[in-house]
Amino acid sequence: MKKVITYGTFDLFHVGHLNILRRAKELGDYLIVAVSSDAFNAQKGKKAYHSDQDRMAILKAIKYVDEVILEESWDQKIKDVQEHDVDVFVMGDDWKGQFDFLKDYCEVVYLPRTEGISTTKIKDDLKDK
Ligand code: C2G
Repeated sequence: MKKVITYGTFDLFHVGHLNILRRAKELGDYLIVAVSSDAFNAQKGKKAYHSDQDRMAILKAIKYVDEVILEESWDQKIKDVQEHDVDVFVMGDDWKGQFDFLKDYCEVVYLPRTEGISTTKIKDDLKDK
């Protein structure tokens, strides 16, 4: 079984998130999604609208996703890849190059982002309503 992992906040879930999950799953047979905890988001300088519990529940309901874990630090990726026996690490290409250290442990794939949509854009667009 070819296992894929990806990481993110996935706040205000949108089609950009859905597209990367669909494409990540196409790279293997089993997709693990590591969802940034509220505490870790604070470290990233992000405040999600939905709690980490609600974001995890939404991801668990998506047909491409087989397992959901919490992302609580920048440093857990190597351990996650080893413990979950991951073959492919996937991120959107806004992160291109940032996780190349994982190439010693698994395949690293950066996929093109979906243009025209982001959680920030949603928030900004709704502000002007
Ligand atoms: N994404 C995308 N297209 C968009 C928006 C997001 O492909 N229009 C992708 C991002 O590239 C990322 C994933 O969706 O791979 C999740 O995006 P975010 O929730 O914004 O994740 P981020 O805050 O970048 O957290 O350790 C890694 C971090 O946890 C990533």
